[in-house]
This record gives sequence, C-alpha cells and structure tokens, in this order.
Amino acid sequence: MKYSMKKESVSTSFIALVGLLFLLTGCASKQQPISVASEQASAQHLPTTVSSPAVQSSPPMERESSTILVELTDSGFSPALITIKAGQTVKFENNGATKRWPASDVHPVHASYPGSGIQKCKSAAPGSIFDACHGLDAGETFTFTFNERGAWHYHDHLDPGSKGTIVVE
Ligand SMILES: [Cu+2]
Repeated sequence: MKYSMKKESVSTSFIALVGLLFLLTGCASKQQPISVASEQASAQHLPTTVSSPAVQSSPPMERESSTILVELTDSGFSPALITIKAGQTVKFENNGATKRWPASDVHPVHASYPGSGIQKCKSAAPGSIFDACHGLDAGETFTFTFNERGAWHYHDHLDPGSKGTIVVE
C-alpha cells in the first residue's frame, strides 16, 4: 500500500513537471517569433532614421548660405546694410502692410547697378535687373542675384526716402 502511494505521488509530480515543461516551451515558442519580428522591425527602421537626417540636413544649409533675406517692413529695409559674396541671391520679402518697390538707385531712373534701368522694366524678365518693376504686395517677394562687385545703393521706388545698401565682395 505504501509503495503504491509513493508511486502515485511520483507519477503526479512527473505529470506536473511535464506540464510545467510544456508551459515553458509553449511560452518560449510564443516569445521567439515576437522577438525576431521586433528585431527585424528595428533593423528596418535603423537605416532610414540614420540616413534621412543626413540627407535632409545638407540642402537647407546650402540654401541659407546662397540666399540672403531682406525684409521690407513698414519702417524700411531690414537689414538696411548687408554684405554678400558675388553670385549670391538676395530675397526681398514684403512683410509690411503697404506696397514696396525695391530698386537700384538712382531714383527715378534706377540705372546705378550695371544693366538695370526702370525703362527696361517693360521688356526685362523678372529678376534679370535690380528692380522689382512693380510694388510688391504684402507677402510678395522679389529675388535678385548680384554678380557685380561694389556697394549698391537702392531704395523703395514708392517711398524714395527709404534706402538700403548691398555690398558685394
Ligand atoms: Cu525709384
């Protein structure tokens, strides 16, 4: 009787052990595909997150160095004096409430900058002469690339007392 009782308890503990093993292997086999999938997901994400900022960071820096912003405000050009390198582009942006017309000195002919002149406004392509050729509305821009070295004075043709200077080195 005693022996058989022992045998019974051994077999129950064996079943319990098998059941425990089954649970463990069941858990392990369930966890494995998840960890593999997450590794694959992180492996797919890593190259894109590493490469995209490197690609995106270089073009804005080039744009910043080649185009300089001059704001047209209700109190005048800002900054009124800038120094740039030959070949750089200046973007005049009207952030004021009234119309602004940036143009090369000397008012009213606008011929100080080589090749410019208000009489060319009818035929010249926009941005080909240092003259916006019309009053810029609020938010409107005029861009011009300065290839000629010198100190170029300009003004607001609609308010000739408002002046600025661009030094091209
Ligand atoms: Cu003028």
